Amino acid sequence: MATFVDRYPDEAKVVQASLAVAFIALGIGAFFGLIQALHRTNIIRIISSVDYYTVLTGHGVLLALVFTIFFLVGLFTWAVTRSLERPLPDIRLTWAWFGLMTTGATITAVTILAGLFPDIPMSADVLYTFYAPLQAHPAFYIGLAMFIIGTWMAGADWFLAYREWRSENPDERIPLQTFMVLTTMIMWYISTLGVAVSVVFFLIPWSMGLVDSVNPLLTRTLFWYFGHPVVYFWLMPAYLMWYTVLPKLSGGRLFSDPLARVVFVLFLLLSTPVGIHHQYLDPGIAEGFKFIAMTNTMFLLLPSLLTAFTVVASMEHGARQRGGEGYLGWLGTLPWRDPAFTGMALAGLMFAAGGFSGMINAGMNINYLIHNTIWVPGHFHMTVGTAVALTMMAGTYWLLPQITGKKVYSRPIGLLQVVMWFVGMVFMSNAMHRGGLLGIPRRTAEPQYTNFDFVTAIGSIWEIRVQIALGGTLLFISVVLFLFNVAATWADDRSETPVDDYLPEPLSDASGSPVILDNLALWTGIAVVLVILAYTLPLASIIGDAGIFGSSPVF
Ligand code: HAS
Ligand code: HEM
Ligand code: CU
Repeated sequence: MATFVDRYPDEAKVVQASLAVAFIALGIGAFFGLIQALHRTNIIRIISSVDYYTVLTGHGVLLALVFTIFFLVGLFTWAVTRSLERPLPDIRLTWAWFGLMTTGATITAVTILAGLFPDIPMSADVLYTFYAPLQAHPAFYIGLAMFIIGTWMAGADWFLAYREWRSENPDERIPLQTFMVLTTMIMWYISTLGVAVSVVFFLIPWSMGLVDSVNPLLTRTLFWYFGHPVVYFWLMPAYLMWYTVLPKLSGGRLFSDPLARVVFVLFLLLSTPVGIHHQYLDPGIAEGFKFIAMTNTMFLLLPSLLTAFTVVASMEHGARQRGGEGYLGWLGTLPWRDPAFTGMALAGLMFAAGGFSGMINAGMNINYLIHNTIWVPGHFHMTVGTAVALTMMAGTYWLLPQITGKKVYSRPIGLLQVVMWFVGMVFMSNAMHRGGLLGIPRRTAEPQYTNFDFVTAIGSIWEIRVQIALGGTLLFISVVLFLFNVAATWADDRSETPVDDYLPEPLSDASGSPVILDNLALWTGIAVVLVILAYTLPLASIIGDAGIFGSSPVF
């Protein structure tokens, strides 16, 4: 079979463009990460502490929003096209959403970076969580709104492709990759509603001076209504690759198609009614609502635990196909020299640790210990910063040949790069978790407890700081190697033909899974009801306390 780029040349261009924007954001964001890691540990200081929040906002927005989501739209475009086996309905619509997203992201990024130049009357040092009372220049929010509307149009594009396919295949099961894309997008539509209301009705009018005040607790709550599901929006592309690509790379097949569908349905249902677990320490929200969010969060562990089972079972199946034996001996037969495989496997391994630190975060009483400490960046550099980012980099080694028709420039550099990311993150994240337990705060430019004493160096704050700086440096080098490898592949003219992009059928295929799983309208309905149940009373009480625009009495 011809390569993706030969079958769908127009779609391949959009995927390439999306990945290109993602990688530019990755490069700048990682550089900012290095600056922060070295600055706040007092190893090297190249910026003044006044600019720390500009850099931190740039790091959060460029990596957590721009890099991840541009990669997502590229991957989803590839997945929908190849799994429905048809081009998208109208490529002009596809370029339109790409253009809108890119313009929006550029406006937002420029507004943030303008903060580094005192002569430019623009800044947006509001961090990637951007809720009030911090206020940015209106262009920051307008760019974000354009970016989000672009993602909505992308979803519409994929739904239209699905509708066309459905009219020609009325009785078939939704192909698994398309099913994953559609459920993820429904979750995204439901959850972005919160942040859209916050940006359009409150933050934009307030930053333009059209209204005098906003209710900070309301904008926080609307942000976290979106801020938790967005983490699964980042995670689902990684899961899509773990479920559909990793088994093949391991030499086998996905263990169970029905179980994969159940997992995506559970994420659709449970991702949104949990956002208040980011607000356990917010005054002005009754404990009972926080307790409900905690309970929902604990249920939300289930789809990831199912994933751990299914994905590892698929890897084991692959290993046994390759001749692996024994309880653990099969691990040795996996293709560890393949950067795409090794990167994804290491990302999964680290996600097991990141998931456990998430469980700790989710417990209301333990959360009081770690909230706002550097433990939390420890948690999310393992999840979004590794499970997602490393899977995306590793997946690139598999995807790039298909969308360009070119051979990866260097697989050994790829392997070195993914392993270096894992090692760097072990240093940085582990030290961040430990530092958090000792009370080191997050989001600060200043190093804490600077006394250094040779006798007590090991186990001291000093040692933790050195590990963060060392880990951060390895991570940055890893990104440089990755970007070099990708750019060299793009620039190279060594073609790889034919590229093997065939994905084998699951061991237990869709025919065995209940038809109701494909009933997207039903799951959407239940998801909306759960959101209404979880959020109506908290929102009513927040508005009742201080009014829609009033300043909440607790702030
Ligand atoms: Fe989280 C804070 C709870 C998952 C991201 N989280 C954050 C923030 C971010 C973030 C960015 O309840 C900070 C926001 C801010 O700036 O303030 N999180 C959880 C829970 C989960 C969780 C319960 N988080 C994620 C994911 C993220 C992410 C995923 C991004 C992608 N998180 C919290 C809470 C807070 C929080 C509180 C607020 C903290 C505070 O006080 O501020 C769960 O979804 C985790 C479930 C995961 C598992 C692991 C399953 C293991 C698997 C591995 C399989 C292995 C393989 C490899 C494939 C149960 C699937 C095998 C390899 C071989 C070699 C065999
Ligand atoms: C925050 C370093 C990669 C997402 C931070 C902080 C450090 C850091 C030290 C904490 C700053 C503070 O709280 O004062 C790095 C380094 C990286 C890297 C050295 C690799 C070169 C990533 C990646 C992502 C990411 C790949 C996501 C895809 C974030 C986010 C924050 C953060 C969302 C929180 C920003 C905030 O608190 O507003 N990073 N990071 N980082 N990082 Fe990274
Ligand atoms: Cu959360």
